[in-house]
Amino acid sequence: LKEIHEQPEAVKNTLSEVSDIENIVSQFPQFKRITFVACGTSHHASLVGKYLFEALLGLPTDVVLASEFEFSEGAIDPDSLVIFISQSGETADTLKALKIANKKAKTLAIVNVLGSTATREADYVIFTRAGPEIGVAATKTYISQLTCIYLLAACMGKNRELLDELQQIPDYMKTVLLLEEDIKEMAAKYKDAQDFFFIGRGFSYPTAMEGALKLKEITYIHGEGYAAGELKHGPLALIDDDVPVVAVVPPGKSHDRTLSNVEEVKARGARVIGLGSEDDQVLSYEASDMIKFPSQIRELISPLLYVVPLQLLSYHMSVQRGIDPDKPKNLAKCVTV
Ligand code: F1P
Repeated sequence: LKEIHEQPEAVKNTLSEVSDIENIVSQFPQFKRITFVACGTSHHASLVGKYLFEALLGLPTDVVLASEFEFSEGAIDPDSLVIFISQSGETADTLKALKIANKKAKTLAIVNVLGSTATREADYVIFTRAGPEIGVAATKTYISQLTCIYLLAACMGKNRELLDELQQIPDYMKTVLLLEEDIKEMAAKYKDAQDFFFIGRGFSYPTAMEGALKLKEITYIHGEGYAAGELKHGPLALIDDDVPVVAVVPPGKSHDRTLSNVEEVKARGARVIGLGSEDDQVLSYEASDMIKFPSQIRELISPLLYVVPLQLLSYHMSVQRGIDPDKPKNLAKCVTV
């Protein structure tokens, strides 16, 4: 919980990296494509990176799970930048993939731990300034990774407007953290469900996946993070009044399409927890419970903020179910095998 609440500070500290990032970007050759590689929560940060780089830089961007990299590495060649994201810089699958990529392309490691192996092996290194993270499930390091990715995209695209907008994230995040009491009550209402779906489209799809991962990691409840448009390709069969659906619906391009998925799951009896803008009256009407965000938070920056209540929701469900969220079973802080 302490680490969740430290996130505004973590973002502020990571934002202070901007001149180092500008310096690194000035050394870049003209890359023609990007590939992100990571595991777990860091993989979800990579997925946000894909949507962002494609939207802002128009660069073809792949995401490959580090554990799959030896089997399929995507289109990597000397014109590629391969970006490795890892809190610890020691995850075995990530290091193995980094070794392979180093032989074929330029590599960049975005890492939270100074002096870790990834920082010694990559061509370029950016540090996330989240501070030490003791909780096994990643929270503030995820937010710092995202902040780094946004800074990198803004620097590569010389996007002053985005750099200015990022300065406002810590204050927005403090506002979002004030929702904790409401979320605690919501946790009590939903903590006995055995299955959850988390849905979103575009920038909200990785947020849905990260929300589901936090739920699995620290509450041991089954959670599926799904691209909302994929529901109709099978999983709708699993939705009924016992399966709550968390719908990530910020204002923007994906809004109306995800809203139609909210209607579909409601028609099958699901209770919906909606995450959306404070002035989204339609979502507020459709959802059984609503988590409201400042209306200025547009879709493109929403991953930095919409995940925070989902961390809190899992934290409070975990505690209310008598679990120690800091010591989840079968999960190590750093997976070295
Ligand atoms: C990847 C990761 C974390 C997860 C847990 C196990 O670690 O999957 O996202 O929370 O700590 O490892 P890393 O490569 O980002 O250090």
